[in-house]
Amino acid sequence: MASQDEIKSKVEKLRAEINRHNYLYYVQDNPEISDAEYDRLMQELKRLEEENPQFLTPDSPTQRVGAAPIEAFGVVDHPYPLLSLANAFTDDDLMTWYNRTIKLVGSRPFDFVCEHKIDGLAVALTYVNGQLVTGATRGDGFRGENITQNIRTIHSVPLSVPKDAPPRFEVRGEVFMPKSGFLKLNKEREVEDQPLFANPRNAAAGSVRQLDSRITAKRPLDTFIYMLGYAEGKATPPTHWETMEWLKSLGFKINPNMRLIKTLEGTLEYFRGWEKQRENLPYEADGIVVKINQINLQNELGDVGREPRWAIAYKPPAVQATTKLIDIGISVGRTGTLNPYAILEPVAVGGVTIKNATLHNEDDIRRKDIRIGDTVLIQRAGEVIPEVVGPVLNKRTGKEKEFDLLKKIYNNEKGRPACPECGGEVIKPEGEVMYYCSKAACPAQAQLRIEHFASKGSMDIRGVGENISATLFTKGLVKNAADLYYLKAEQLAELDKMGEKSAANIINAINNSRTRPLARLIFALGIRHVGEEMAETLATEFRSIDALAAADHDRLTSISAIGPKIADSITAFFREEDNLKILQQLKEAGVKMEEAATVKKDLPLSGKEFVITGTLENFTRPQAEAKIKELGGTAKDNVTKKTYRVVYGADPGLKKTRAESLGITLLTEKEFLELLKKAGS
Ligand code: I6G
Repeated sequence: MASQDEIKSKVEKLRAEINRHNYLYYVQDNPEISDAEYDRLMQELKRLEEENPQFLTPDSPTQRVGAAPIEAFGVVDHPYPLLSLANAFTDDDLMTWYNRTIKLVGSRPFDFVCEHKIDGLAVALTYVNGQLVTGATRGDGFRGENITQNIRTIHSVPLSVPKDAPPRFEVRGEVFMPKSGFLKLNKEREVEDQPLFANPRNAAAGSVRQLDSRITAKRPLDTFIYMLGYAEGKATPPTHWETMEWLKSLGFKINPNMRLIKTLEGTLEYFRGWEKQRENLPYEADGIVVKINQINLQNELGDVGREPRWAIAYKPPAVQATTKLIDIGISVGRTGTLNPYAILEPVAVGGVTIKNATLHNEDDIRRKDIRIGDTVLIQRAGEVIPEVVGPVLNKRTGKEKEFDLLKKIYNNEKGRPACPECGGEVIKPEGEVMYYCSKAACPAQAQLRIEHFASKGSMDIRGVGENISATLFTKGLVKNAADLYYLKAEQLAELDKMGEKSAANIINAINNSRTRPLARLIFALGIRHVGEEMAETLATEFRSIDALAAADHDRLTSISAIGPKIADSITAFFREEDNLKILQQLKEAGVKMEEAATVKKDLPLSGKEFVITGTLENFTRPQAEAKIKELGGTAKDNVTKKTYRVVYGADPGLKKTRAESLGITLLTEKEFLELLKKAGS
């Protein structure tokens, strides 16, 4: 048996190793080990901490999963106010700022530090005795919200810093969502019919301001630290540049595009460079920030109002414009949604000509009171499809027409509203804001479904992207996703701009996709409301497409993550003849439709049903359920006579009362942990 000292030392070593890999992965973007290897180290640390809770510390990398929801954020007083930046919109503005600086500084030399101005959320992070103790929003500059639990879930934020750091200090920076994470999150939200975030900034702000930090933990957030707020008990470097280098050495993530620049001309060049790079950067930035490098001069320059004189944001004017809303069109999405979009008089917005913009849904159009013929304000937010902000009311002539989606798609021949692509019947499920085309064979849906089936998060068929799926579909070579598996290299090679080599590569990619995990296949089928996470749950629970197809509403809703809306959608999918034919075709093509269960019969909790109620402190609901399943048990949503144990956390629901009335043994979270430990987890 290992002694306590030996275990402690092992835990500490593992922690240091994981922290190093975290830093390489999340801060340096330069991982040394595979994800699987990283997961293995994490599992080992989790196991040791669970078995030896006396060695669990708040800065352990296992503690980034988020905590139980809170009622409201507390308030944090900023010891030194978080200022905002003055803006320059032209080169002349920047020169005016520079001349004013020279007047105050005189002949003393100085240089500049330039950085991209990230479109995120300003935060202040306080470290005391090497530990992150507070994360706060800017708020009104003097008082912000305490978002420490949420900040702790962001991997690029160090939970602790080396021992030689000042005993108390504060860094300031920006929390943001990288463009790739934002697009992925919105894609998932679209599949799950949740409202989309308008831009990465809103997505970051919405994620950071979650009262349930377990939700924040799932969001792809990142940080760049841009200044030292204050430091006590230790001298700090004399320039901003050196300070940033020092903060980098403490483990903070600093924007790699930050530059030390000698001249004003250099800062203007930096701005032009950012403009050129802007679309290709991994994050949204709405300008640059220019700072005087010398801290003594910064102190002398001081602030004016609530803006420092020693720094300025140079950003192009907002990318908004007004134009005429000529009409409202309807496009059909992959899951059959009828999406209204604005047809605009072409207008240049931030260097790009815009002809169309999104209008989200009919409710949104009504809420904003947008009418056909209106002059509208439109906005382009970086990567995102331009959107109509609202009408310019003082330009109304009285001739504008209100929009009525059902009238717009009314089909005289059929005597009813109909899908503009296929004439299919249009439905609006209760409680939803979108209208849908209910016809499974709708060509607009079919083409997008093929594209989704082949996409990276689904069956990951390299080479079959938007263009190839559209070509294959319009040429009639692929009518549904399963047809992909019956394609011949010769058919592909005949397509425009496709050589034999590319054709062979695609066939190869199609062949390789036959053995993708079951969860990927379920996601690839494009069942409404079934995103990647839900597909994982279904794969774990059912282990085969046949078992999933056979599940009725009750069986589906007995799984805690599945509500009636998702259950309806799944059962409707498997009732549809066309979908069953596609599944048969996939099966005949040799696509893997099942996955061996990892649960063995002789596991300690085999055959035992658990119900969880209330909020647990150490686990999210899916984590607790996964633990039970790992040990062979099942997690159910309803308490019945068959229930083995009911585990309850804070604010348990009626399930606890029901368990008591049925005489079923209740377990506190601590007892549950003990049971898991005994059972070998
Ligand atoms: O809001 C800000 C964003 C970025 C900043 C800032 C910054 O530097 C890259 N720097 C300062 C000094 C302030 N706000 C006040």
